[in-house]
Parts: sequence; C-alpha cells; structure tokens
Amino acid sequence: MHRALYWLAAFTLCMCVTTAVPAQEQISNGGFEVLDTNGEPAPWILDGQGITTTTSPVHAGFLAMQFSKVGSPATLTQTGIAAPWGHEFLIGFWLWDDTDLGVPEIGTKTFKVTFDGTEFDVGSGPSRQQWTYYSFYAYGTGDPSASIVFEGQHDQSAWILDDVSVFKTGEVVPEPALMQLPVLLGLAGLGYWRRRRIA
Ligand SMILES: [Ca+2]
Repeated sequence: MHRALYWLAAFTLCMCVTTAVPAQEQISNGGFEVLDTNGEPAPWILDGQGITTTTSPVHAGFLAMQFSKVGSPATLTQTGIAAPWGHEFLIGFWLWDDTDLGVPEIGTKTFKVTFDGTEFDVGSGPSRQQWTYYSFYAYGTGDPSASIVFEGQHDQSAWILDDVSVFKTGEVVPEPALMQLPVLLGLAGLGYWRRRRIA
C-alpha cells in the first residue's frame, strides 16, 4: 500500500510539472511592415474610420498602425490563433500617444486589446510623444481559431501601435481534474494512516 501511494504521488507530480517548450510567436506581420496588393498589412483586418498605416512615428522599421480622430473606436484584428486550454500567452505591444505636448486634453481617448477573451486596457495610456511597452498574460480557452483585437479611439490626436507580439510561453496550467489529484491523494493517505492507527 505504501509503495502504491508513493508511485501514484510520483505520477501526479510528473503530470503537474510543466514541460519546457521554447516560446513561440503566434502572429505574423506584428510590425506592420508587409503590405498586400491593396496596401493593407495582411493578415490584419482593419475596421472603422481613421485606422491606417503610418510612416511617422514608428517604433521599428518603416511602418506602424495609426488610430486617429474618429469619434468612435476602430478595430484591428488578427485571427486564426490556436489557443489550447490552459496554455499561457504573453501579449506585448508598443504604443505612442501623438497628442502635442502642453495642449489641454479634450475628447475621448481609449485603447484596449483583447486576446481569446482576456481584455487589457491601457487606461489613460503612455506619456505623450513617447514609445511605451505594454504586456499582459492570457490563458487559452480551447479556441482553435482565437483572435487578438485592438480597439482604439482618439478624438484629439492619434494612437500609434507597433511591434505586436503574441508569444506562447510553453507554460501550461494543469487541467482542473489534475489539480484535484493531490488533494484526493492527501485524503487517501490520511485514510490509510488512520486505518493503520486503529488496526
Ligand atoms: Ca513597424
């Protein structure tokens, strides 16, 4: 009985330990440098007014994505990302607020990103005229074709977005059933110990 419990505990531990897998980029054209025959940065999908590529400012390369004065949010989407349940993703991007220095703030200014149901909001955003890096973690829901969606509105000036990345880190959250196993093993062990004491 002792030996059986030992092997069951060892097996459970092995199942819970994460396999080390190198981080992998899940999207393409994250720097908006490649344009299709329509002059758009495929496979990104642009929707709404005031969203376009721009040559200045850029964080890297020759192009970045601009969300400018519109009065309603525009969206930028890339889809078809496999997001297995419990797999960890690190989403990163560089953002610029193009509002001139020293002028009073007017109008609505919002910028957020959603990956496979996890939302990240930049709030009031970076300091003006300064590239700022944002990142957050999200966990796959099992969607074989998940999307990353940027949604931005800037009534006064423009947001500039560049160098987007969606890394699959290789970390995996254990399945709920596996997470319960150590508890069940503990209860089984306690029962065995109590029976031995009574015997
Ligand atoms: Ca770029």
